[in-house]
Order: sequence, then structure tokens, then C-alpha cells
Amino acid sequence: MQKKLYNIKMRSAQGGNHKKGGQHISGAERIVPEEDIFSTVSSLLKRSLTHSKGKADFINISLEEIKREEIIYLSSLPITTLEVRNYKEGRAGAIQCLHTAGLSLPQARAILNLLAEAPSLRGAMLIDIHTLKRLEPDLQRGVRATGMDWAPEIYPRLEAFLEKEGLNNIHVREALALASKVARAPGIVAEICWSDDPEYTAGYVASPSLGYMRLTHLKPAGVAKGGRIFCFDPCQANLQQCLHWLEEQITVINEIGPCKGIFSLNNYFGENKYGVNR
Ligand code: PML
Ligand code: MG
Repeated sequence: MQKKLYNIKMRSAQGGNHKKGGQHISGAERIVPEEDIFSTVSSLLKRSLTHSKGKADFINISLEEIKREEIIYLSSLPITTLEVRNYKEGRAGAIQCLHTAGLSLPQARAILNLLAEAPSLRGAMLIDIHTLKRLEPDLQRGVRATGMDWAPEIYPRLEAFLEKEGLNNIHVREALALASKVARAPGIVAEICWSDDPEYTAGYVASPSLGYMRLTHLKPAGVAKGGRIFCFDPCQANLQQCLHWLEEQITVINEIGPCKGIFSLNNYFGENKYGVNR
């Protein structure tokens, strides 16, 4: 008989519960077999109590058994790294990635500016690419992509694969699982993200056609503000279907996509093609 799986979710804040105005510190989730519940909960607790954004004084952890028949299995997106010298070059590259994913250049620039100017949210912004309006039902919270992780049985292979590429860290493991789910959501044409951890400056643009495009810098070091935008095209799908996929559908990655290599922007897009907005 197959082992039971459990979805463990954690969110933490400083200054009290998020709902009472606390500052978001960390949010994470895992899908693990029963024997890993204790170690997973304790590592999530440790993360909230020793986070570079500060020590959480509110931590919420929930645990729920998953029905195997409800799981949809996915492969992870192929990874490409774009090596940039600084965040300005990274943001010019991100605009080019969003454009390649199907947004017009004005749409791509507007999306990047929205993320740069956004308040720190617990969830992501879900933006209509035509009107540039936010579509999340709760604008204080944003929308959270939840119910995803790597299949426990491929975790050791994943770590060895990422290790070989110099990418075996928790940011990459979690972001790649999330982006691989989000890219398959009905109506999502692209996602852009950079970390809110002050010492982690990398981010990515992901889409079904582009895969997971990492940019080595998308914000200056020392900045504790980051976030995500999911770019939604209402001509391609219904908003409720998209929200259901992001927030309710359990997805597990049981196949590891390839690594396509490391490129400069010129190498990848052609000489000065990304020169917009520099
Ligand atoms: C995060 O840490 O919250 C997001 C990190 C995104 C980039 C991860 C990577 O290096 O690919
Ligand atoms: Mg973080």
C-alpha cells in the first residue's frame, strides 16, 4: 500500500497575526509522508524563528492528509540562468523574458513596475494583462499558490541534480515547485518573482513556453521587499478556474525538467535586444 501523504503549511509574522496587521516573515509548505511530519514541522518552525527578516512572534502551522486520487502530477519547468551584473540589467532581462512569454513590451514594463512598487504581500498579485488591474479576491493578502511540492521519492535525485548546477538551495527548490504549478494554471501567461529575503537578490520569470528563467539579480542586496505577480489573460480562461488551480488543486512534481545552461543577456536574446529601459 502507498504511504499516506500530508500537506503541511506554515505562515509566520512579526507584530502578531497577518490578519491583525503583523508583518509577513515567512510562508512555506511541504507535502510529506507520515514519518517526515515531525522533522518538517520543526524545520518550518526553525525557519520562522531564525529568519533574516526577523524573528516571528506569530506562527500558524496546519496539517492535512491528502487523498492520492486528488493529486495531479507534473514535471518541473526547464531551468535557464541569465547571469546579469546588477539588478538593473536583471530587470531589463526580465522585461525581455515577459515579452518573449507573450506580453507586449508596454505590458511587460508595466508588470515589472507594479512588482517594484508593490507593498509586501503574503501572497502574489494576480494581474489582468490587458487592464493591469489586480484580480485577487482579498487585496490585503494577495493570492497564494498552495498545495504543491516535489514527490518525496524524487527529492534525493532533485538535490543531486541541483547540486551539480550549483542551485541546491531552499529558494530554488521551493520557487521551482511553485513556478512549475503556476505556469500550468488556466489563463496564466507568465509569472515574475524576486525574493523578499534581504540577502537573496535572484528572481525569475516563468511561463509554459519559456520555462523557469532565473535572473541572478532582480533587486539590490539588503532590500527586504519582494513578491510575485501572476499574469492572467482573461481571454484564455475563467478567473475561478485559475484560482481553483492555484489555491485548491494539489500538484506534485514527479519528474525533473532539464537545465538549459547559463547565458548572458546578449548571448540569450542577441546583442542589445534587451537594451530597453536600461
Ligand atoms: C524566494 O526566495 O522567495 C524566491 C526566490 C526566487 C529565485 C530562486 C532562484 O534562485 O531561482
Ligand atoms: Mg522568502
